[in-house]
Amino acid sequence: MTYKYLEKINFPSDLRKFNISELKNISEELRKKTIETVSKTGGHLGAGLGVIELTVAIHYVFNTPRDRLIWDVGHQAYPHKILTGRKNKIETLRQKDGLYGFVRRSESEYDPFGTAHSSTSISAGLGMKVAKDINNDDANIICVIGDGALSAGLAYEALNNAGVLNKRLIVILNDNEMSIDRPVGAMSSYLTKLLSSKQYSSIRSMIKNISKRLPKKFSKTLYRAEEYSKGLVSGGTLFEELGFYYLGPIDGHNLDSLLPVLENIKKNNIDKPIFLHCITKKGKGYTPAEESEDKFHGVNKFDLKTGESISISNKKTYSEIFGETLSKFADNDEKVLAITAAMTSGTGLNIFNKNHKEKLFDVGIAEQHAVTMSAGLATEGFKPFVAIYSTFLQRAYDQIVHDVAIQKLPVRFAIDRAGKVGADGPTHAGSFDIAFLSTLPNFILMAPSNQNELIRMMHTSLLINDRPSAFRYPRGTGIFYENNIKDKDPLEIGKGKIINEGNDIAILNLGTRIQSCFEAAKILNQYNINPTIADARFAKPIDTKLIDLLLDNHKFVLTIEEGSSGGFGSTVLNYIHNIRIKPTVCNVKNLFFPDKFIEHQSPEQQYIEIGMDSDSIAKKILNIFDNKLINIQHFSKKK
Ligand SMILES: Cc1ncc(C[n+]2csc(CCOP(=O)(O)OP(=O)(O)O)c2C)c(N)n1
Repeated sequence: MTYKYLEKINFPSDLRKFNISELKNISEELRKKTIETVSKTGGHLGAGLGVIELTVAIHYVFNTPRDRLIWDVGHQAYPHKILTGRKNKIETLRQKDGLYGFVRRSESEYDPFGTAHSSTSISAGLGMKVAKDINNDDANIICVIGDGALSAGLAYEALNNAGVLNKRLIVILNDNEMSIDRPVGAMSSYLTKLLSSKQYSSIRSMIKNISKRLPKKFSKTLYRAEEYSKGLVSGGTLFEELGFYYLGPIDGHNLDSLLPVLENIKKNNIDKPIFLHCITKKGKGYTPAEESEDKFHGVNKFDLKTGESISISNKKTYSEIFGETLSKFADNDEKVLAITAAMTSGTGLNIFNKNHKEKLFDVGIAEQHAVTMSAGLATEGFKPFVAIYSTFLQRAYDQIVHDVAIQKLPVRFAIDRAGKVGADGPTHAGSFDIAFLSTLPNFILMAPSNQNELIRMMHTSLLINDRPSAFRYPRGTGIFYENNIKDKDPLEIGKGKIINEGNDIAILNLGTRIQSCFEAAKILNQYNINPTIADARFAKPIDTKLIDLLLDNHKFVLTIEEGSSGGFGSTVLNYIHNIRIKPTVCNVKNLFFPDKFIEHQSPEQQYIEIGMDSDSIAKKILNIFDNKLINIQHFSKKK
């Protein structure tokens, strides 16, 4: 595709050379470029399409990068990347050595704050504003936050604080009436009420008409009109009560209203935080996105003409197995409830929702609340399954410790996206949950080695009524053995199992790296080594009998886990060094994630980098066991 305008724009300074009348065409090209890019790379599309005009208008009016622009979550920032020096790299998005799928400081001076987990922008922006004031620097700080992200406690803490600090922070609400799914909560209804007020449309048309008459300079007349509109609409808004100067709602796709309003904000010396409410449409301008239920929030590569996904696999994902199994539980047990923090489809709970709508609680992007609410449900005898991605569960750590573990409440944690997640990179990797959960008294933590095991762990969890339990499982598909008669059998708590009985060397694996262990064993067989392979199943409590057996019958034991240090391997070592009475002659090593954040690339590439692919595991064992370097290059598959 050819891009007449975009070809001439590498940075916002180039954009600012164009006339206002050309910005519409530029926006259209930017929209096309974004769609074309994501059709090839996959990633987040709907959110970016919803902020095309906002992106153009903000960079046109404000003096970025001196003025700081913070995109909340950062999944909508692809058009921003195109306009800020990364146009020629945009098709490397989310690939090894390519651009990041969210916002990160190291990528560009136009990215003043790294984002990916939601609802951080106002806090970070306020910090910047305070710093600027101390330095007598009058740069503007602009935070763009979605209505979904506005459901998180962190955002309210920041709004609350901004009101009292009385700093000239600019918060733009990108209200598209969507989170990943439909947004939930009283704030969402409140915003809808603001929109449906009669004034909205009349003010919008008024601003439009006025600005039509004033194409060049945004004169005082417009300012007065806007003041008037402010008085009409915002009389008693929550945002005003919080100490903000509230403006809007305005149409976030209409440059004729967007530009003068932003210009006014910039020129005005309002000495208090400003809240501009923009109405946008997720997926705007691409029919398949607009028509789809999730507005193409996150997509695989797709056919540009039809919007059809170029699907990667039709095998069931772990999330789907979770959703299906929980739904079956709820068929037979009225105490089973599901809780999600704005991730109904991501966690597979859309499947649960089909039959048990009334038993599913989407609490918004509010992981802390999700956990404590689940604790409350458990006190009343319910069986809450709270499904949260490992990375987002980090937000709820105090709730897990204080509200759940100390009170020994039987909350069931379904920890999705455990381990490396690939293209979403370090901000989304599920690296730390084993470490932060397995140190907690009263906790039971399981990790399935295949999808049947996930089902069994869920059955186990269902039966644990006297303390919290958790099961962590990876993104994507996995091994599923059809008609496995043991699927419904709960596990004995703290019991692992030996899968392959070998000699000399044992691998004690926790989680889905078991497949790589099997592959590694094939390589080791070529060296006449037949390793024992054991599935630990439990990170807490660990199976000390199994560990004793491995230690007593092997020269070398290697533990493997898809997580950081301080997790399963550490617990095993703690047992060996501090609890086990018998002296240990066996050489024990642990394989876990290295002490660095692993960059975005495919999960396979990530596991190679970490040294947890089959070749690396075999090599590690051979090196340690034989204490010499053995070249096993010839076994490596081409990757
Ligand atoms: C703490 C946290 N929980 C969950 C997510 C997953 N997530 C990414 S975008 C998103 C929805 C955001 O909605 P909104 O802010 O309205 O932006 P939109 O996509 O509608 O433009 C969610 C839940 C996240 N990024 N961070």
